[in-house]
Amino acid sequence: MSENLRVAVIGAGRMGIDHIERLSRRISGAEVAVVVDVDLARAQAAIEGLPQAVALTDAEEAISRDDVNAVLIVTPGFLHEDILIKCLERDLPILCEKPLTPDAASSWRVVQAEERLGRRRIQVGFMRRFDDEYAQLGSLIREEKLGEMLMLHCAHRNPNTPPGFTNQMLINDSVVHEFDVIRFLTGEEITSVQVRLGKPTRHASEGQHDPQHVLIETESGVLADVEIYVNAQFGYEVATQAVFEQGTVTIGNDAGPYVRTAGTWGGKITPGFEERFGAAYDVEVQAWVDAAKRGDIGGPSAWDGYATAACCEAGVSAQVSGEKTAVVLSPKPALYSTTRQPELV
Ligand code: ISE
Repeated sequence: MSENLRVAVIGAGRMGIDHIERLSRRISGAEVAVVVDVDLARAQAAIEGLPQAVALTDAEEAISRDDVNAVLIVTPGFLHEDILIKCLERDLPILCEKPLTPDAASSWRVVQAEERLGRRRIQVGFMRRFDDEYAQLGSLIREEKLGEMLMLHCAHRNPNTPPGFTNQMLINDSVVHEFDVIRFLTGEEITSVQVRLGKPTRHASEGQHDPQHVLIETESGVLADVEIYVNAQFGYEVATQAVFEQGTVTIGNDAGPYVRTAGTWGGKITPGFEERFGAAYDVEVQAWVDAAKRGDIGGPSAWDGYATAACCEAGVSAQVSGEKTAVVLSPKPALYSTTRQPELV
């Protein structure tokens, strides 16, 4: 059998197709063995041009196959827990798109299942950690050349939302990335979340209050304000300004080229997250593949998935109450405190 990681991709929607293309053509050491989707025609369309791959409708059948030795989960979050537990029972390396699961209790059950297995098998798809600009900001924070980082101003703007994007999804599907990246940049847990609803846009779908202002606080008192604006119309923008004791650092503004011609000047705005984070997804999936071959994970763990799920829960409750809402976490299991896998130490 091939030396490649032979991946079952569960879910052939927009992101699933993107990952199938990535695994097949943009990264090395992996190939798509199976694509699963409830819609068989969609799974079949996704394996076109991949002669070695098969299309199925049943995820459990896919992960039980002898020619599958890794799993990439790209289904909606509410379907994650069941398949994650089954993959852990088979001791398979997993890359699970965010969120790990939609709420803290189910994420905690996944963490406990992995703890019982005794090694980290789940990497959660928080791709911003693999983005070059975020990585550079992370280094600047750790080097402390500008002193300590005190505050973050974050703008998270999407052009519009797909059908079914609820008010809670502004937190669970979008701000979840800020929860993760703030934990990543500060190396701290988030202690509270507050949400304020101001003047709404007329472009919001029914039931959505858009934009929202989210105030996040970490253990040492770093404050991060997030503007989440998911019907911004003009394009995709994820920009951050970090405020230090001796300066500021800004990332995420489209960097050109700036063209001056025919009486106009300016550049292009990124249309969507696939373009903004395409390179980060490539690095993320390559890191997962390389780590899976060594029996490890190459990025955020199930603990990170659980911690962000707890932040989302506080955020959704704060949307309703308007109050500063504490994030409550269970104690961190020892499995997630070491940087190396227990059996490799
Ligand atoms: C989407 O699911 C993503 O993950 C994008 O990165 C984010 O910008 C968007 O708001 C989400 O809906």
